[in-house]
Amino acid sequence: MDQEKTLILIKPDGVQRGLIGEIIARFERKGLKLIGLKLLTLPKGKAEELYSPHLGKFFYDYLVQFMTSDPIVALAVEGNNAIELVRLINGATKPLESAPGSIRGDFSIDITHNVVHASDSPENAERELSILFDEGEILEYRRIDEAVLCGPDL
Ligand code: FUP
Repeated sequence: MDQEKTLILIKPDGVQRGLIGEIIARFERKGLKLIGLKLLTLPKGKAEELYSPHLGKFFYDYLVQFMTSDPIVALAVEGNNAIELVRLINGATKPLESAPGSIRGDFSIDITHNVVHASDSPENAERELSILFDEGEILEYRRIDEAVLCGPDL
């Protein structure tokens, strides 16, 4: 099985709307292991670094301003194919394409205020995790249900 680590952010709109518990519960219930967690106001420099692949696009400045406007929650999670799985749970970027049942599909109607972020590749997961978490803030431990969640080492 492909055990991956990835970054999830609950954006300022998700925190302001009181959705922190609802959102974390969805990832937990799915079987993803929470290995890092913090509430913070994202410094401008870190927001710019996070969204550097979008530098120069028309929405970049507005996105950085939004992401630094109020507290966010950063989650590091681990699990089988976690990167793709988390993006499926989050839903598509465009409001008309995010399926009901996904977080964006259930809670978002605007392309910028779309409640959650997640890394989109192994390279970006590593890059983005290191922007949000220092070494030592990502934990290694076993959950008692790991045999069920990860399957046997065959
Ligand atoms: P996603 O990976 O689904 O978060 O989407 P992208 O990487 O394509 O875009 C990153 C963020 O930019 C989105 F979450 C929202 C924002 N965005 C806009 O505000 N306007 C746009 O037209 C496209 C993206």
